[in-house]
Amino acid sequence: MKRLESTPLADGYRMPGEFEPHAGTWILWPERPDNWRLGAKPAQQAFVDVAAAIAAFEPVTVGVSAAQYDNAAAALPANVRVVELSNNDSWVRDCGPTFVKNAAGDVRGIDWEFNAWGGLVDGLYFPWDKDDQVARKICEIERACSYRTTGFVLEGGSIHVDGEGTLYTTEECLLSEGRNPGLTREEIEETLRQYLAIEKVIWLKNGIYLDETNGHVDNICCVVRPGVVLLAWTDDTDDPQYEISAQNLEILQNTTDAKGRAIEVIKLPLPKPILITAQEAGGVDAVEGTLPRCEGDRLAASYVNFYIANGAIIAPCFDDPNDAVAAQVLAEAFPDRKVVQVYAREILLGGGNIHCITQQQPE
Ligand code: KQY
Repeated sequence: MKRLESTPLADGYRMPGEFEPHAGTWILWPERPDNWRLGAKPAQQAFVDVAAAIAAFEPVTVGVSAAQYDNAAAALPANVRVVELSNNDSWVRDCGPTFVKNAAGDVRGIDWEFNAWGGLVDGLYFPWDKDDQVARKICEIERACSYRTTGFVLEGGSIHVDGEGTLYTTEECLLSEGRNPGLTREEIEETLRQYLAIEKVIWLKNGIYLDETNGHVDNICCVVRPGVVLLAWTDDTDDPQYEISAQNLEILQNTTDAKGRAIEVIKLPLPKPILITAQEAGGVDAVEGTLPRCEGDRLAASYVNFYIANGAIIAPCFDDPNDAVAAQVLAEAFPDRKVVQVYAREILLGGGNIHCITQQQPE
């Protein structure tokens, strides 16, 4: 399919909000033993659970390496399409395409340059060449033309849009040394405007405490609908997360979106701190160049890292007392969707959650 030299804005395309109708969802199959414990077997079961939950509401495709093809096809439900798709790891939110759509309903993909969350500065593994081909390959499979952003690094998890001109992100990530150090904040905003057809960037400060992605916005704040966001929250002033969330709340309360609306902020409580156990750390292979997993490390757990599917919210739970509170907050925020919680500790152990392992393709 065509690789386009123009930009989505020039061609009349914009990024829809995740809450707009989907044609389907993409997922990549986990397998690397230096990120997923026990040869990724427990994570694979969690990915199956997520794929099955989403597939009850919209079509799901899982991309998988040739080596794991038979295993994935056997484990996934029959209503999930399984295609061979080489990758370095399974974070399609970040290495997959960001789809854009025009007024006629035509869909194209943005193939952001991907460098494993920071390249040689503070990237999480090396190499990442196969991941960097994922967006293009998905666009080919879907017969969608694509825009490649050579020289501009971005992950899908570092942005959220409201579909009406507003983009939410964090300074911690987009201004980090490992992304686009040669670009100013204004130049980054202009690139986002050209590719996503947004008019205003709302810069939150930092993401979830110790998030290894340099604070992706999709773990701390997300859009319910234009003018309404959910913010990961704790009332525990002794938790380092408190200051981070409070600072972001202040930013959100003192700005307006692209349409001039005040932003309604719904607080979504966090689970209690979740730490890696000795057994969990011991199940991960140590590999030079890959971020190690150590006993006692706090994981970047947040209920905000959920996926909006057609008619449903597929949300993580952690066997925590706040699971029920989160389900209730989500049900009230999305009264027209069914909230389905999936036990997601195994995904969290890999460094992300349900939103990070999914990518929506607009209708
Ligand atoms: O959270 C994400 N969007 C990706 C996390 C990557 C973790 C790699 N170990």
